[in-house]
This record gives sequence, structure tokens and C-alpha cells, in this order.
Amino acid sequence: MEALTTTYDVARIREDFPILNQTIHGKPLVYFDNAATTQKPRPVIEALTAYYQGFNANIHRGIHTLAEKATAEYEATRETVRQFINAGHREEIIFTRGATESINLVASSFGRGFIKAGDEIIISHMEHHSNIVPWQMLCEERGATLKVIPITDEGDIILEEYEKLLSERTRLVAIVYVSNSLGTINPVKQVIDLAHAYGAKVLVDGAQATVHLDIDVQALDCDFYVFSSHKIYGPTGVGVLYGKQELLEAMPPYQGGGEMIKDVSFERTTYNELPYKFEAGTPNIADTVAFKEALNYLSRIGKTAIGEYEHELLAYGTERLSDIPGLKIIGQAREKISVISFRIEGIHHQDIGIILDTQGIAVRTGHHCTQPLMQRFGIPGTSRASFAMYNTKEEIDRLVQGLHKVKKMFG
Ligand code: C6P
Repeated sequence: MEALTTTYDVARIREDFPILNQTIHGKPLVYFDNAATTQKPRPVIEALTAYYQGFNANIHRGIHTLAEKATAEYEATRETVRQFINAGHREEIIFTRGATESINLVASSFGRGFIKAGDEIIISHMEHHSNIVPWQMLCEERGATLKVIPITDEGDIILEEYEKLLSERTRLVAIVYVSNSLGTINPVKQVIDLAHAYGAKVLVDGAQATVHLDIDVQALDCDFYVFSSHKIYGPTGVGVLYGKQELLEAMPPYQGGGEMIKDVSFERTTYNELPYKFEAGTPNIADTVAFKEALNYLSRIGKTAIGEYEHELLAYGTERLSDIPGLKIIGQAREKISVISFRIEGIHHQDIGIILDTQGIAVRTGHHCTQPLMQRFGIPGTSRASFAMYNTKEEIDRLVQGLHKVKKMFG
């Protein structure tokens, strides 16, 4: 059973994540790779087993009892997601394979429907490749132009420069809410309002933000919002695309196949209503069914309490790591979530990752799928420690000890 805490009880929370209770190379696991993917609490794991043991069936098709149960559980997740991000209508919640597929869906469908030669799309310098490459592909196909919002050395976007890029040619702004490599929280509400003043639509990449911040797509007034289940304590292989209903209605379908149609003949096919118009084929039923358990778990612990706790970890980690001679934190934005990217003078990030692993500590090293951002800082990559609700200050102490060991070996 998972915790229902009034005060933040990290020890109790850790009991809900069985994977944490193991040793790696003889040392207790310290999992600091949460920005890549988070671990799963027991209710999520149990929901997966319950589905396969109790009601595995295809959805929206059968009239038998198992099919109806599977459909109801799948659609219940849609409602849980709707509430979680405060979307106005269930039709606005499209299930995909992940944030990447959600962005590609918009690039393909919105792109075919609304982008033409001479149009402009704006992104920022800190985007994940998932929010760069689909737009580059679209611009190439359509003869449109991609523009990039510059950032400061601290890792904040420069709003005045963004304003200069906006014009009546701007069709879409695609911006990351929280940077996976720097931890920066972008002022997306301002970005959205400025774009709307020019009649442009805005896609927010919420892959890293959704697990840390309260998300209200109606208050943000974004046109699209995307994220992945696996970064928010849910299973892999499930993503969400939120889109404003009138926009989704106006967009052509993404993939063709079963489920997304109303009637098919060789002469003419009519398409299904939202959200099914964008959900061709049998979806990832089991993982989608289990996804709502992750959101419910998070809501029960309380996002505010988790956010405050993670902030404590960020402050503690920043202070402790800053004390290590030769260590430089990349990303010192005004507002950050609990991600610390760093470099140690003279030591390759890969060596840092390998030695930390021998200490049982998992961090991510490399360019984090943000190569243009790394080029901006003139570096090949970083080591990144990203903290989640189950991490502790003692684990940060272990990281500091591990880094001292790295320095002894390579320094
Ligand atoms: N970032 C990281 O270690 P997918 O792979 O589709 O679930 O998410 C893609 C994605 C999009 N935007 C941002 C801001 C992201 O951080 C990610 C995934 C992981 O930082 C894997 S590269």
C-alpha cells in the first residue's frame, strides 16, 4: 500500500518503489537519472499485472465483458489525464507513444494543414532534439523557416530577442517548459501570450515539467501540450497530446488505419470523431490503463509537497556540488527544477558516469539529446543528476563522495 502522508515521509515513499531496494556493484542504488525516466510505484506495477491477468482485451471494439472492462479502464485514464492538466474536454486528450510522437503528430498534421512556404516557426536554443528535428523536417518540406530564441549564459531564454523574432509570418512557437539539460523553467505563459498577439499557435513541450509543476493548460492557454507517462512515474510507451478542440477538429488525421475512421469505401473514407481520429490502430492498452495509477499516486502524495521537497534537494545538491574544486554547474537559471548538470575540469563526463556507476550511483552523461544547446556552451556534454520524490540528502552526500573518488582517480 502506498503512503498517504501529511508530512513528507520519504522513507515511506521509498517503500512504494521496489526497484530502489537493491545494490549495484555491492553498493545501495542511488538513482539520479529521473529526467531520463522515473521509477514506478507499486500501484503502477500492480495495475499492469491486473490488466494482463484479469481483463486483457482489445478496446472500443468488442461487446464482451473483458473488452468493455478494458475500454472503461483505458478511457478512465483519459479522464484522469484531463483532470491532471485541467483540460476542458476529454476529446482534447490524445494518447500517443510519448512526447516525441505527440510533437511529430502536430508537425505532421498541423504542418500539412496550416504551414506553407514563407511561414516561420520559432523554437528556443534549449530544445530537446524531439522539439527541433520534426520542425526542421516540416520547414524543409514546406519551404518554411525555423527561427531560434537565444539564451543567456545562465540558461534563461532572452524574451526581448524572442519578441524581435515574432511577426505576422510566425505560425507556430514550440517551446520547452522545463529544460532537461539545464533544469530551467521557462516563462511559457509570457511566451504564449506574446505569440498569440501575432496570431501564432503555441506548442509546449511538457516532457520534464509535468512531473514537477502544477499544469493547467487552460490557464496557460497553450494550443498544444505534450508529455510522456514514463517521466511521471508511469509506464513507458504512452504519451499525451493535449490540443484545443477546435484546432484538433480542423487538423487532418495523422496515421490512417482502424479506429480513426467512421466509414471506409474505396471511393471515400470519413474520419472518426475526436479523440479517436488521431488514435489509429490498437493502442498501448496495458500501459495506458496503468498510467492513471501513477497520476493518482502523485496526486495523493501531493505535487506541492513533492515540489517543496525536491527544491530542498536542489538547494542542498547545488551547495554541496559547488564546494567540489573544479566542478562547474551548467544551468543557473532564475527558476529551476531539481536537475543539476555539471562538468569537472579535465575529466570527461563519460568517465564520471562510469566511476559513479561503480559506486552504485546512476547519472546520465552526454549531450542529453540537446546538441545545439551543448554547442551554445561550447561543451561536448555534461553529467546530469536529476532528483525525484524518493531521493534523499544522504544520497546526494553519496554523490559528493563518489565525485571526490572520481577526482582522485582522474584529477
Ligand atoms: N528526455 C532525457 O534524458 P520521449 O523520449 O518521447 O519520452 O521524450 C522526449 C523528450 C522531449 N522533450 C524533453 C524536454 C525531454 O527531456 C525528452 C526526453 C530524456 O533528458 C531522454 S533523451
